[in-house]
Amino acid sequence: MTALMASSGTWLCPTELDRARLLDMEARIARPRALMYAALAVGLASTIPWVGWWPMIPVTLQLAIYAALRPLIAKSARPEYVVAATVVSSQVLLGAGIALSGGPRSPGIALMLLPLVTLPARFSARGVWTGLAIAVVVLLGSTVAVDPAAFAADPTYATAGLCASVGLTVFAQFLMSSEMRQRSSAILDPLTGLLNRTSLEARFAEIAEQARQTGESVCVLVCDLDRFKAVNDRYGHERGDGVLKDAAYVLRKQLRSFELIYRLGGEEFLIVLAGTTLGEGRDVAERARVAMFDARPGDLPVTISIGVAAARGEDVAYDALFRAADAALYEAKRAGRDRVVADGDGSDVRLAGSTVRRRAA
Ligand code: GH3
Ligand code: MG
Ligand code: MG
Repeated sequence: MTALMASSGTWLCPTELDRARLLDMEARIARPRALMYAALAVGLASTIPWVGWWPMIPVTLQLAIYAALRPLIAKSARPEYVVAATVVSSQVLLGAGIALSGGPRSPGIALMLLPLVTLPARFSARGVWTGLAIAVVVLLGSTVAVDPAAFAADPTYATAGLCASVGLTVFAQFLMSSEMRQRSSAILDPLTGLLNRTSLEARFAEIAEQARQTGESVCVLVCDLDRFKAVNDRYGHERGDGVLKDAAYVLRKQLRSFELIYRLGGEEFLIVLAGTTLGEGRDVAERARVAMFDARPGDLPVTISIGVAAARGEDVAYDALFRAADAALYEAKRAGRDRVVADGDGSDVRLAGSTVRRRAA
């Protein structure tokens, strides 16, 4: 990685891609999570004659915490911390439930596995092992620490809970990392780490379907580095690769974590902005153009041209949008490069303010 690519990630999500995966997973597990809570509620309800109704309190509390934190996930620049807070709160509440329902003899020990199983799909390995460490501490705290005498008399439940927690987490982490390796090589561009064409079709179909239902606007940006062949010719292919990596990072940094960017091939990138109008997409493109100009990818004066197109509701179709954005890109190239052209503009839309940022030749 070049210096420019120093990540804005955190220890839970080291790269923007990890963050995108976390958010994607958050949406995907909404349904299984609801089913899990339903199963838990039915299970606990069926034990009311023996243990009473109080176990519903921590479950309800956890649901309330999740409902309160959930809106922050989409808004936060570091959504992984919000998601981690929901996991830790569930672990702590489970610990309280275990401590109150017999400590080392509590049948609730087994439930400690539930939050653990989701960790590998959401966090880095460090995040997963930290989650496991918290589970172990909570289990020890709610069993041995709460009632050492009962633990000494019969440590089997607590021990089984600890072994199952460690075993399940190790297993889930291994399965997920194998799956990720396979999937990554299929959908990620190895040079830039961006998504490749393969994943575009399926994702765009989802976005188009959503636009049909909501009537929202979808914007497509086709981006192409200017005179990139000359970089290769002059400085060599390896330096060209460095420029591509840096340029990909510059573009990625202009986007919010759930916005999608693909490397179409060569020095061409595609950005898909759901819920974005042509005007808003043009602003994003202009910011990206200026950022590229300022960043000097590969330490070279590299610029980018961007074509922008948008459609709304029923009209959102990949082929038509791509054609329109590509035609706008062609206009931008023809008009002299280092500029943004939006579909229907019919003219160069480089903002007056950024014109003064032109590099002295
Ligand atoms: P324009 O401003 O019109 O876009 O000119 P250009 O030189 O950027 O356009 P052209 O499409 O002619 O050149 C693209 C070059 O990108 C050609 C090819 O050598 C280079 N290229 C494609 N893929 C890679 C890659 O993975 N690494 C490197 N270093 N170069 C690549
Ligand atoms: Mg080019
Ligand atoms: Mg090109």
